[in-house]
Amino acid sequence: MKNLDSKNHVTGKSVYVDDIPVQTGTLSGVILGSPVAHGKILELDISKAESVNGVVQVYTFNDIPGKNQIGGIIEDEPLFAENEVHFIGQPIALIVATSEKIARNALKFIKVEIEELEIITDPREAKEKGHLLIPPRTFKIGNVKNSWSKCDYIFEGKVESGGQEHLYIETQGSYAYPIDNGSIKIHSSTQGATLVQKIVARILDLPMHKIEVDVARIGGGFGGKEDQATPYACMAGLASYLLQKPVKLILHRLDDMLMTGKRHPYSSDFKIGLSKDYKILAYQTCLYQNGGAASDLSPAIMERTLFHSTGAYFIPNTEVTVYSCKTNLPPNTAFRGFGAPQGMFVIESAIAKAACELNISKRLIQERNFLNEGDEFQYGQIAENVNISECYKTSIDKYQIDKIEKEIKDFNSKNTNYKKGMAIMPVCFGISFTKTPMNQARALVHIYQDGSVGISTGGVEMGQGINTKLIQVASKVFSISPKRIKIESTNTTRVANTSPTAASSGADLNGNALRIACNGLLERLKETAAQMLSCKLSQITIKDEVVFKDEVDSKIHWEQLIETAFLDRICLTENGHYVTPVIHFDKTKEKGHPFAYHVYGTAIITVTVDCIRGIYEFNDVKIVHDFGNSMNTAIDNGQVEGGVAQGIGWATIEEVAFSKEGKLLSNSLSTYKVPDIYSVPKNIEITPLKTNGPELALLRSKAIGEPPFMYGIGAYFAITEAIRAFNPNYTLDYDAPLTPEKVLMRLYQK
Ligand code: MTE
Ligand code: LUZ
Ligand code: MOS
Repeated sequence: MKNLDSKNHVTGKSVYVDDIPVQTGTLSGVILGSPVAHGKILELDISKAESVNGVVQVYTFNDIPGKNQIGGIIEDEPLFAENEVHFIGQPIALIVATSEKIARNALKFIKVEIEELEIITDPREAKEKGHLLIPPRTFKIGNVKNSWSKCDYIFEGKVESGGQEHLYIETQGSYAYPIDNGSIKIHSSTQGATLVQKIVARILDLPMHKIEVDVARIGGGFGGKEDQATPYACMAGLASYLLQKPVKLILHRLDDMLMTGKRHPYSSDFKIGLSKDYKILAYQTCLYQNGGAASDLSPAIMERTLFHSTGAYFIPNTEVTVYSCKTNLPPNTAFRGFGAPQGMFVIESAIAKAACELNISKRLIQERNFLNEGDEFQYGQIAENVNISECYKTSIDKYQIDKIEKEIKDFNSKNTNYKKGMAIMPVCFGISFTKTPMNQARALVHIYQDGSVGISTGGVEMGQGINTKLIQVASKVFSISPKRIKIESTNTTRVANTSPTAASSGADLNGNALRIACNGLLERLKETAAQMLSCKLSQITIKDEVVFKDEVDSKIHWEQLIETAFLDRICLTENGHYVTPVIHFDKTKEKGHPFAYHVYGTAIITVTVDCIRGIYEFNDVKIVHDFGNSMNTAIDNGQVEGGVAQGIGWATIEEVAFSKEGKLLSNSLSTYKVPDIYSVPKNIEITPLKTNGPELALLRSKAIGEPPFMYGIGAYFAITEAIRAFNPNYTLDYDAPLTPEKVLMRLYQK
């Protein structure tokens, strides 16, 4: 089935928050952010701004009726700064005016005097000075200490990976207005409607039932709207509640880039030990996560780094520690991969270092250490249905790696100013929220009297195609045309207590809840049909909108069946509730079975580096990916292509830069470069691995949202191979993103 949104997206008809027709008298909000990264607020005077013509009100923390607290996992983040500021752009006040222009112009009339305090932007410095967001955590298996003496080779190194701007096309925003009975309705561009509802209720000191949150779709989230859509909904909600007027707050792109958190930069140390035959015997790593000024989702992201720190490999003796460091940057947050890419970059760097020192191909070490069936992860889960080696073998055969390697060698021997490089990136990614209780979902299904169907779930459509997949589920269970089915907006009054659409689990969780609801309805409809045909329920099937009795066409059509059921007073509404079975995790032991299943795959990335300029072009990305039994190959391939492009961007050209004063230097699209049509790989080939798919995936179709992102890591190592071919003096280092400037320096390193 085609993505049902594609036509409306392309023709501009899809409605986002800023497209919702507004009520007359709608006001606009603009945020005053802190001009300094750390300081004490000595004076805050809003009176002049409040007297500007058109300004209706200026709000600060003083105006919050409930708790000035938006922290999700840990309550350590105020909505508006009180006595201190901790990052540039931290909201201090909200100006509400009759137009956005008036509000923006009034910003300069707010007087803030701040005494500057020490600014820390480096996670290692933060750790040294004792500024941690939460205590460190360590995962281990085997005994690393005792293993070093058994290793024939030991290598150590340092790894840096940078941040990443989400750059969703729709910036953060919300539109709030009062409705009946002192309630507020909020349209928010969020991945987590319930989280918005809960925190707005906390800010306003209202019960959650007074806050209705509605999400039709969002123009991309990539994790950036899992938690960080909330403050903007809170601000619009606050103003709208206090003024009893509709209020809209849409971030300007520059404010969005400045104020919101990004992917966490990490700084890491590793030590890796191998046997003579290149088996990795021991691996120890310590990662310093740059959390920013508040914890946000950092504790959960730290956890996923710990889970994925050994990548697609089995290492019998492993010890990994992560420190979540508090710095004076905007609180960093969820971003596709959620800490896993950072951990995987370190293990790939360690393997690259070993290969370089041993003067062998990196893939020789990779292929000897792939995870196997029955291996134990450092978190206690036993690996099942492992097929990383199968993906790799398939890619060797299908893409002829030997030939690619030979062609690159030939090319490099014939060309002096251009060099090619290749890398293989294996991926193993666990599916489920690592916090077990979040793995639940509900769906509400109405069959209307005319046989059409309306579906509500907690799933948020953000371009990943969940709505199309949901229609496929209902269409399949009922055996009716997709045309009869509509996906309603995601709304907290229809489906409550939802997890954010995240962790690549949106389709699995909401789709399974929907499947359960539809099956419940189907049973009732079959009962009606059995009565109509005076037979047993077990004799009834519905195929292509027609009722069959004992496989024979009964001539009873779907519409007639629904009408009869309704007249029989059968309930044509059902609620489905799904919880992922099997999973559990014990934090006191750091062991358990946190994931429903894992997604596997390999990518071969080839690059050509222009050795005069330092620029590069990705020629091919050749992937073998384990989709399970993909329920929508167009959507899933799109997710792979998008993920790969975004991953390559993180590893190569996207450079988030802050000054030592905590000022965002890459603060616009002229200073922050994302992959475009010219810089994405010229050719992305995707081969699905032939498998049945796990039972815990929706219709055995594996989760797809995040895993392909990590194929992009291979881009880094492909480039370093090309640099090595040009400059034998280049000593391999690990400092992503590997921008053209950095490449140039390394090409001519002495
Ligand atoms: N694809 C598009 N087009 N837009 C997005 O914002 N987010 C990614 C991924 N693919 C995203 C996307 C992230 S971070 C996740 S977790 C998943 O989609 C979420 O959706 P799912 O759980 O339904 O796969
Ligand atoms: N969000 C979350 C996530 O809250 N928990 C997770 O485990 C997760 N994993 C990936 C992306 N977002
Ligand atoms: Mo995705 S980082 O789980 O929103």
